[in-house]
Amino acid sequence: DRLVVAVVGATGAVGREMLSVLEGRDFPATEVIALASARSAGTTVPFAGGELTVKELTEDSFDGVDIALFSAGGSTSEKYAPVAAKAGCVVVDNSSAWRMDDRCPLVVPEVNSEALDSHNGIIANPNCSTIQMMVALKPLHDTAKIKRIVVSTYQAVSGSGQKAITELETQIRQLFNMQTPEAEVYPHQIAFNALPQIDVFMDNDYTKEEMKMVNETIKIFNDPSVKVTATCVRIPVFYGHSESVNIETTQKITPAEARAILTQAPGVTVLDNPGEKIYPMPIDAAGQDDTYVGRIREDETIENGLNMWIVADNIRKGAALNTVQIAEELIKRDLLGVKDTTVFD
Ligand code: A2P
Ligand code: 11C
Repeated sequence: DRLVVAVVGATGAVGREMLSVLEGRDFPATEVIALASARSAGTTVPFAGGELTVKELTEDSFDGVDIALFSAGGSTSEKYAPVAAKAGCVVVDNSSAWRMDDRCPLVVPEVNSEALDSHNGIIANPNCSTIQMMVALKPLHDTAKIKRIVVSTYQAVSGSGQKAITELETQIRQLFNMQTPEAEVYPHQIAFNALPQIDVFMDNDYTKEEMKMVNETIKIFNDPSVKVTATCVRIPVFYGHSESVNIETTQKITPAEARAILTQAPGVTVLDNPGEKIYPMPIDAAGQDDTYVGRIREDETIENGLNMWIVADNIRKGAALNTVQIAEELIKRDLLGVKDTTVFD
């Protein structure tokens, strides 16, 4: 059967990874189309041992396309995702443009793939920091009902795209050569530093990244009773977001029980052996598909509390892989096509 897949933003950090994940998982596409801005039309991107010629994204790009994976920024998604849905093409969007829209499911396949059943043509992929936390916490929420989450993140520069990766490399070189580091992507030097600001500040003095973690968690769990508070920090790591997570649950759950539950959980690997100095680290999670959990221990200050450390590759599980997994789930559930193409008019 014919199955045409378009990658929108194919020249970007996440778009390239999407192509690599499609290839690596033997995604059943009969054709893959690479789309980006007019700037890169005619250039090539690697795919399946060969190359794809990049085409310019236009209003006509989605005719005959079954699935479009978008990672070309919020404004591109805002404008073109409805155009694709109108053409009967199902969109899986990695930007934040549609996440909180009631018409769009927000999906982590291991957590809430059933939300796909009522899709209207645009499906949102959550923020990377939210995805890895959901993969690890959902099995614990199902067992012991989480009341409150307190999370602090340690996020890699790749979350801000290729320019930020280059900025960290450049600043490290500049500092070793006694030069003054130049900051363009970030408001301050990122090399050998920690920035307690990811994205812009909101009216409540939280950052947009922090509020994404709060709001997206409630939507994915479909449970407004869960309280979430977050502090998001950028650190000079290239790939892999880490999170210190404290949860308070309704039912008691011991660290041993939590380890047993997470060992069985889809998409999770438990790395938790303090005696052997074994715990998750971003250098090990980079390039991997799983979400790694360790440092699981009792919060001794409350009745039912646990602390843990959650690490995943922000470009793979946090973006490209989760998007492709959603597309796989659409095929598995026979959910291709758009029933009502007027929903986003
Ligand atoms: P291009 O390379 O042509 O600019 P990153 O997040 O790594 O910066 O990647 C952003 C991706 O989004 C790139 O593939 C980029 O294409 C694409 N993109 C940005 N703006 C547009 C646009 N207006 N139309 C189509 N693609 C866009
Ligand atoms: C970061 N989480 O690490 C961001 C990147 O909402 O998709 C992804 C932003 C988003 O900077």
